Amino acid sequence: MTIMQKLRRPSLIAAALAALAGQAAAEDGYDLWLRYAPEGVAEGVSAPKGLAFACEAPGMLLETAADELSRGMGDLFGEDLMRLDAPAPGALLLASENCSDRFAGELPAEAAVGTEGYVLRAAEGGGALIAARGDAGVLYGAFSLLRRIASGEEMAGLDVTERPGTQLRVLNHWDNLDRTVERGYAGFSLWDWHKLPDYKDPRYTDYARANASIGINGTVLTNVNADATVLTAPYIEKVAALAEVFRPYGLKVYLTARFSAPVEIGGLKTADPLDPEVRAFWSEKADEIYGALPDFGGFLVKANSEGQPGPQDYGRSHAEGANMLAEAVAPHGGVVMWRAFVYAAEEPEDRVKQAYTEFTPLDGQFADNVLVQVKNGPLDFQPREPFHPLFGAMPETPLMLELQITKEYLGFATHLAYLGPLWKEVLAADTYAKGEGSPVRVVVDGSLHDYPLTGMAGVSNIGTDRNWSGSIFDQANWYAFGRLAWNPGASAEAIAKEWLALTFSAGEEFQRTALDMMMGSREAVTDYMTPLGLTHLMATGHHYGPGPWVDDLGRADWTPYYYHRATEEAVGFDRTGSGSDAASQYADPLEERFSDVGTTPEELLLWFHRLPWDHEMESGRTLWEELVVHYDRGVAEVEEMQQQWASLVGKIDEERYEQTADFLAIQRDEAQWWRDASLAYWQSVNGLDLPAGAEPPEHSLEYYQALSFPNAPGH
Ligand code: GCV
Repeated sequence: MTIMQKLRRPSLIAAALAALAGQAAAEDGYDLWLRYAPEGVAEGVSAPKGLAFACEAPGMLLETAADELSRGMGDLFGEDLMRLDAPAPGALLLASENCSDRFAGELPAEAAVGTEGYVLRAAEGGGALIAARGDAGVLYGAFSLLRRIASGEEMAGLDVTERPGTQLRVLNHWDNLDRTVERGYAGFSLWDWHKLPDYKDPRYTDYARANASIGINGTVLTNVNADATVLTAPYIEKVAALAEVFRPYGLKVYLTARFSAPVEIGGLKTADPLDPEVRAFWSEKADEIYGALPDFGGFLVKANSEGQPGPQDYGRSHAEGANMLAEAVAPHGGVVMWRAFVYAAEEPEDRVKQAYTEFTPLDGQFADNVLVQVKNGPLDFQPREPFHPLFGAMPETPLMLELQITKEYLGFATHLAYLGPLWKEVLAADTYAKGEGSPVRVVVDGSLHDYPLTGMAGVSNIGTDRNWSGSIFDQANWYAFGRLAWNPGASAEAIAKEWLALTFSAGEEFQRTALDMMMGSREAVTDYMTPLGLTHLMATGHHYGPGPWVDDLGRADWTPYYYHRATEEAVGFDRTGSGSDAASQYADPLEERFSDVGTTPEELLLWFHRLPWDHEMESGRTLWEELVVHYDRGVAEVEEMQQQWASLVGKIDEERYEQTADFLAIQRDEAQWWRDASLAYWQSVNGLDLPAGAEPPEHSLEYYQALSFPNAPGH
């Protein structure tokens, strides 16, 4: 398309006029991947000639699909999409089970698409069919068609059948009712509780659209460190108002349930899950919520973890606690997502072993509408951990994978770290639950154990920042979460490419360079923060910056020292049979592999082993030398990202270019800080010189230890 042709499009003319008037829409990231820029469209792809439904009375989700298609096609082609009474050559036809009285033959087989999948097929004269069994499928199909066109796919021969790999694709907001966000680096909570239900910020609609466009179908509005107030009548009304905005986008609302709510807001003396009055409280509470929002999704619960109340306070098990809530929501079709992120207050054993120890005896005891939600690794969303051993050990309990989109441990919003490769590493990890070929992915999608319920949860990185996620590249992590929850088999690289094409619509050189930056970015963070299986070395509380020297907190397993145990002789945590034996929680041959220094992957070496500083590595270097190489490499990788980004100047808008360049400069300085502070500390313990050629830390250890950030965000 020539510039003149592009300028003939009304939307572009409007943009050009606005620019002349000095009001050019800023590229501030608000539009996310939904920019629908005409320059992304492949040569020869043209606007559909209208849109028709396969029925006379389309439902709410179909209307949303049609509106989105009109909006998207309008932006892409600068032409209004006419609503037609009947299919026509070159037009789009939307059909679902509820909307097929005129063209029932267009519906796909249920086995192929399930209730939320869709078929996209090229039709006569350049048109397309978007068909599904459920209305939600048509909405996802509409977004899929727009995504394909906007990212430059050819439309001729379009023939796609998709169904989601998991049923519950849910964001977890760790948002408090005062609008602070635990581990949030993108401003405050979007939910303006004070003005709800009367004022519904238009941004709620944009939030729902963005989620629906990547297949997310649920949102837990509140922090897992829960406040029972959200379960009181005035808040239920506010929650219902949000649900009303989200409903046309197929986005269900869930809440976190504070286990002690019967005492705090119910006037009871106990929250014992076996107490009849407590059970009655929850069942009445569920009735009240469903009275206000009939499509309420259910509860997410953090219990007996980090000071949260739970069934164990009354001598009951996690299953007894979960089942009580499950019983309350079951009559309404709700579910309970019960978190396995637990570790006991009295620190009985290696913290990373505790969830497995507590939950495996309960396998098979949970009610049918309970999923146990398990973090990707056994510790806490670190830059690298082995996969959580529960994924190989709960054949009778639907396990939901919990990922952290917000980068609590990977540099907050200013470090560029694309998390797709981290999440794929977990999904691809073989659990050997049923022998070789049992990766986490097939546990989570339910196919390995025939789970009746499946899901993936992502701890949100969304806030009031204009760009939603704190940085432009952090939007990619929200995007990747949705796309992987839809298709856990998708490649991290393909998702990144798609996101780049939609977000920037820049030329090939830009896409190639930015993709390279994204794909190496997580490993860079791992290198400068926690190389070779070291873990949890972040500063106390806010987790901003390094704090490997910290060894005296309220409990030992909150200190970095607990995880690295460095002395003059050795470093690392022995999790083999001679140590905590956490390796035995993995099925064979993993137990054997992780128990042997020679077969443990080097990137997990110090997670499983405690080794002398002069241990010989695969490279022939000593462990100490290798650590230094990793720290240096991490810093160099960020410098390379800076150079790569600098080579792209002028290839995208100034606003997003500049912010990213500034953030990369912050990341570079902080990578250096991590490297220098860590090396200064290790040297103070092992007394070793730096290998020849390695730069000494810029400051003394005392300097790094004295740094203090009482106002670091997210805490
Ligand atoms: C919401 C980590 C985080 C906490 C978080 C907790 C959890 O410990 O630092 O902020 O609490 O995980 O997942 O429950």
